[in-house]
Amino acid sequence: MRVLVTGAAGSIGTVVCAGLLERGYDVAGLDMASEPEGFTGSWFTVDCGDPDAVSAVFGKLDESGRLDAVVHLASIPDEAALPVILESHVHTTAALLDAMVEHGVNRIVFASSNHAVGRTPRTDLLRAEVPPRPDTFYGVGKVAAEALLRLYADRYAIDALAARIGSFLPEPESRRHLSTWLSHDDAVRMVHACLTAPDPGFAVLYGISANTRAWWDLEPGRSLGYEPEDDAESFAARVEQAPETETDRVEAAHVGGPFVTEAYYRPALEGA
Ligand code: 15L
Repeated sequence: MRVLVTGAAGSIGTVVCAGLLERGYDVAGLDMASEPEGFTGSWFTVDCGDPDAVSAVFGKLDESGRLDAVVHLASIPDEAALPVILESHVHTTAALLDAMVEHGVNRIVFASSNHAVGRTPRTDLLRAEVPPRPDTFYGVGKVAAEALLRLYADRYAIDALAARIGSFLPEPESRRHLSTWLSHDDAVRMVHACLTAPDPGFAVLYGISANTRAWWDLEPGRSLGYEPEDDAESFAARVEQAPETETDRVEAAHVGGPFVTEAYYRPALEGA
């Protein structure tokens, strides 16, 4: 299967590209950064918020065979002014979706985030059907990008999978991470499942490992074939060596943890 991975030089992109290449995928990497040393697929140094540049990449790929899917991981992974967020999450997704329609590419896997529903109080296991409830402009960007996926899935019958990723890290570092961790290997398993699930249409899943203390429902992922194998619990003894703090308690109150706190409050257009 031939896939275009955006944000291929980023933290999750590097891991996902290596994992997909190892599984035999034909990977084209796209990033604003130049090709990392040792990358074995093809590479495009391009801003995926630029629709002409994106269309040119799809045209170039067409010359050497069929592109099967896009894995859209490029974006600012943190809070920023609203216009910057919209450019980073929504414009890039729109440019890719338009190019997909133009070039007949039928599947996109999008790195959404738990922060799309981050303001949801943490009580029962969080289901994929909960209404959008962003905790930041970052979360607003993810909600809007998910809405775009839904629109293109309905209009053009594109398979569009939004993985609301938790805490993608080599190892959990805090009490919250014991619930929200997504291991490197599970991230690859998740993307592989999203790329190969038969006829998923539009789907939302939570991107976490098989954490004993998971706050979010793994069933939507499992129904797509995502079987996580890692569990943050293996790191619990180390993480819990330090006594529980007020920060831990605040982070446990809402899905989005720290992003819900006043430290993240800012005017939407400040610094734009
Ligand atoms: C995310 O979506 C962010 O990109 C990352 O910075 C973390 O905040 C992560 O979620 C998380 O919730 O731990």
